[in-house]
Amino acid sequence: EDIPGRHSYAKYSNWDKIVSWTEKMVHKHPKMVSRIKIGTTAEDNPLYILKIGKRDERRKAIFMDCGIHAREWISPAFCQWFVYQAAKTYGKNKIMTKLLDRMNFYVLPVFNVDGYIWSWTQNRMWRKNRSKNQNSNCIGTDINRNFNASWDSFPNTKNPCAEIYRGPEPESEKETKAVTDFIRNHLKSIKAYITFHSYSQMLLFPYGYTSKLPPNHKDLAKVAKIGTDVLSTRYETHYIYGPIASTIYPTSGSSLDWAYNLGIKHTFAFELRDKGKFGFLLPESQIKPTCKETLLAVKFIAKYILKH
Ligand code: ING
Ligand code: ZN
Repeated sequence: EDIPGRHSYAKYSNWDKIVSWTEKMVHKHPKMVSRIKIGTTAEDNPLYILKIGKRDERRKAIFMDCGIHAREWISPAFCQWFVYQAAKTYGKNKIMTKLLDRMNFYVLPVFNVDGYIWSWTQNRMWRKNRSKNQNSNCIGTDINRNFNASWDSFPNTKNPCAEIYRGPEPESEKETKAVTDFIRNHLKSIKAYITFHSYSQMLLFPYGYTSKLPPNHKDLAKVAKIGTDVLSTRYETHYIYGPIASTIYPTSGSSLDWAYNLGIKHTFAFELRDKGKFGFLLPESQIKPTCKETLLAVKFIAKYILKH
């Protein structure tokens, strides 16, 4: 599997490898893949989005992000797999060809770059970003509590030392701001938002901050049901699905609820493998199977978006 100079999709890649991989994808598929720098992190690392599809801004688009939490390494691995498979199977696989002929994908392979680097070099179990906090020695904000969606309603996100610290204000973090600005600027075309976490094997949709159901709940539940069914066809991996608050736990300030309230009516969060046996330390032998089954569900969601 380890061929010098070739990107390995069966291994976890550090940040430097992911950066060279983005360059390589653009170089290999210049008509299909382009790289957009949407901003920089607290530690001045670049935030890159790969855009997949033909050059037409008017078409429908799906925004996907991976690696909002540093230690969830399977998540960036999936985004890399997705871009690779999309570019590779365009013109060969019927569904992928149709999808890319008609829509664009914006893929942010690593949202929390500083945290990801930290989890590779200093602390494997790091979750938050690496920004400094005022009046506290504790480092980092949970980017997935930093969005402007009922941001201050849960007191347990107030403590800078907590793993789920929400930050001093909504969008206080450079990473959050880069993504919210990008999505607001492309809101006309973005019809779905999908974010990838681990672990738990769940497909989640709004809301996290309330137990109220969103207006199109039935629609979201239907897509999630079929999506998880399709996912299980490959290796019989069992996923549950439902609203964030009742399926995993109540949360405020998440990217998913924010994107939904902005008007993106199809927003989903995957909690990838496994259910806790290895947890965040998912063995590399499970990277490809996880990516393959997840791709089935993502392709189903994209097909649905194309139709509706
Ligand atoms: N889980 C997510 C978290 O941020 C989640 C669950 C997903 C909440 C989407 C809200 C929206 O807590 C992990 N493992 O990070
Ligand atoms: Zn997460």
